[in-house]
Amino acid sequence: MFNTVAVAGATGAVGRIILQLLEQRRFPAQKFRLLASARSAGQQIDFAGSRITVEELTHDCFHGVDLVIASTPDETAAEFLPSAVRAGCRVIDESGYWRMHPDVALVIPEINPQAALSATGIIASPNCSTTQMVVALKPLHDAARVRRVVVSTYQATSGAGLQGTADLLAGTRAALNSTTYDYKAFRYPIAFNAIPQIGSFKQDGYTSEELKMIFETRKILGDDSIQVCPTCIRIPVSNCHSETINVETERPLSVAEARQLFESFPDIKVLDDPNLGQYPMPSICDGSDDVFVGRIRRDLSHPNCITFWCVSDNL
Ligand code: 2RA
Repeated sequence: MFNTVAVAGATGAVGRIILQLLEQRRFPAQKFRLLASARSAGQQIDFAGSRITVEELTHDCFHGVDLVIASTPDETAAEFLPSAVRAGCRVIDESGYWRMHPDVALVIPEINPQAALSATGIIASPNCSTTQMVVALKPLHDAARVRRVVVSTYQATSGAGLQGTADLLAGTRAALNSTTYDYKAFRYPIAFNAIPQIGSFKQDGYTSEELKMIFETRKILGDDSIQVCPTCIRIPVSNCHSETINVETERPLSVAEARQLFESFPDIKVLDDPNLGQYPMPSICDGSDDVFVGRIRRDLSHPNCITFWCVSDNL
């Protein structure tokens, strides 16, 4: 039982889901504090039968807190989370800022929980598009060693926060009404469109989102030899990221073996009966904690590759 748990970024898209899950799972803590930027401080949020006033996130706000769960922009995490560590808090961070830091544990509980147990500072949670892919890769990697992955993502607007979802709805309405809408979260209209840029462009023509898929995958699986070729696309779906994943393994895997490996792994659900038109889609995966896999098939162009479709609730 924790004495005090603080949720930083409590008013954001992921912060709201964190609160829902803490409430649903009756997370064992005596007291919850909700922290956010000065702009959101003073808001009142109903949580577990009481009304809590949101406090401003400051360097001095962590006194007496045992656990901080943070989902803030990167620059906020960079600035404030070291103060939480110094104040003696355990810190779980959803932002991208600390993930690749050598002293930070990058953890998916189903895959490397031991890294969290031995962490002395921040425990980081991976990027959402990486998380679902790595959960799907883990059983294949354990059985046949993953050498190379080619992945294309179809990412929901909720990945860009509450403003992303607001943009999708308002932009779609505007397009249907032939009026204009000034997008805030996206560089181009997302309504009736697909945008091949998530994050900013970095080295070799890859975006920051794509580089996360390369480097975070290696850190979580503890294998720097895994090659990943990602392309990340924003599509006009409100929630749940989808991915086509092509995996080359050291030992060839049959489709039957891959299916069995997926089915035996905690938190993967196989939905794969093409004859019945059964496969994962955002509309049926929304709100679930599971990673859904379907369309599992041989890559006809390569004996060591299988290919599949993967959908998960990114929030
Ligand atoms: C996105 N994966 O979908 C990012 C959020 N971390 O934009």
